[in-house]
Amino acid sequence: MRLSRYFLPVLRENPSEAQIVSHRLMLRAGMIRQQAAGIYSWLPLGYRVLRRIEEIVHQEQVRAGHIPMLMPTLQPADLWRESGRYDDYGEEMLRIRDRQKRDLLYGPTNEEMITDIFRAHVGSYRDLPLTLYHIQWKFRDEIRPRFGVMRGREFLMKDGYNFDIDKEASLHAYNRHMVSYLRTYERMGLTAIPMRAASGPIGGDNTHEFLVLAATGESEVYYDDRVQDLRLGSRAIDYDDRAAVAGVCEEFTTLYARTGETHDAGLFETVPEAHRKVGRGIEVGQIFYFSTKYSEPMGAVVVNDKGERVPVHMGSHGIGVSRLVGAIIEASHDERGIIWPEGVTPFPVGLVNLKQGDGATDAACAAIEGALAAKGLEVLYDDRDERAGAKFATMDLIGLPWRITVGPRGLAAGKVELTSRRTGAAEEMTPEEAVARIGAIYAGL
Ligand code: 5CA
Repeated sequence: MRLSRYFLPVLRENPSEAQIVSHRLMLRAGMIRQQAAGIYSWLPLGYRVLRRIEEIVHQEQVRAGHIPMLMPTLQPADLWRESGRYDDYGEEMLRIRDRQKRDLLYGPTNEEMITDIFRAHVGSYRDLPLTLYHIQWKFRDEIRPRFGVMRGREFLMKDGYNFDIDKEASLHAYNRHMVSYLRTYERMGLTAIPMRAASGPIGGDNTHEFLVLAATGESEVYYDDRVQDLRLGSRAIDYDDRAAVAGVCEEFTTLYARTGETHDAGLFETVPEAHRKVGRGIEVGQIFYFSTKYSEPMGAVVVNDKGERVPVHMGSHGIGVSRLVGAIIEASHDERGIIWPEGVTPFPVGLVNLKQGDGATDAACAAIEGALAAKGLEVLYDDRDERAGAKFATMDLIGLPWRITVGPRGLAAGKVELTSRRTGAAEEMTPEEAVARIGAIYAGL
């Protein structure tokens, strides 16, 4: 992509309405535009990151055996009357009436709708286990939308729902989600800690939230700081192996880690004092096991292997896809701007031509752009007629992890410069070497 033809409306000034760094940087880097309180347009650069995050979420859900689909944003109120949540959900739910005077709502979550789909099409234990998910916009009329996409009213969520024959099978689905979420966040360059939490309007007693530690987080968290060092890494996981999956969950949930709502001061005292930490975190996901809370009132029943009709055991599992964009920036930035982890960056590399219009630098840039494209890597090429300082400032603000700089002096010696956004370290090398290095960094991502 040539920057001269792109739409990247960066702001020079700090927007006054932004209270936290991720909101400020998303506005400054031309990623989003607020259209109403808590409602945003995703401009091209922001949209690229959102799509990258969605892609990783899809890949890890499919790897865990979960099946993608898509449900609508608008839902009939009658479904929610069946579960009893139409009245319970309160003012956060946006209620709508259509021209036929039928009550609708803009979905804040989809337990009822998925249960309706299940009961219409599944009747036997032989069709279980089943986990369906989608990535769809939600609306919650939050009383205090703030911090940009972190607490929006309209926001993008991955929500998945498991259907199982009994509690044991449903807890395996819960564990599978925990492990797939850990892998998802790690691929985004994040450490998200599963913490015992409260279930709120979704219901059930068994629930964990995933928290990214950040001073600007909205949740109070109490934890043994050794949990921060746990990593899934590249270990192979057999999602059908119940014991192995449960083992990973145990590894990640044994050290003390709780949100304020479930904090147990007495138990916390047993953590060695040097490791006892109180802080704040951003909730980027939550998993629930709620047994038959929806299947019973809504008649989602299957025949078991003894010929008996039993309500299915269910859980639901959510990832805050749009919130993650903000959370990643909170965790990865400096005073000059965003620093994208390679896994989610909008472009893998930025290319800066220091002398636009110079035959040699123009040709070298075009060649680098082409060579990277041949490896499936799209470059953001700053081909504008601007000062070097302005080009570097834009690249630093938008946070591409790698920058290739092409100038007439270096090029005369056959060299370009490869710079890491994270460390600032710059290295001279031939254009071919730079292309090979970038190719190797992104291979397998
Ligand atoms: N049905 C369940 C699981 S699918 C559910 O709705 N869970 S939730 O309420 O915890 O939401 C899932 C995730 O969506 C949260 O962990 C959070 O990351 C994100 N989320 C919730 N509310 C907002 C909001 N107002 N703005 C941005 N993201 C949000």
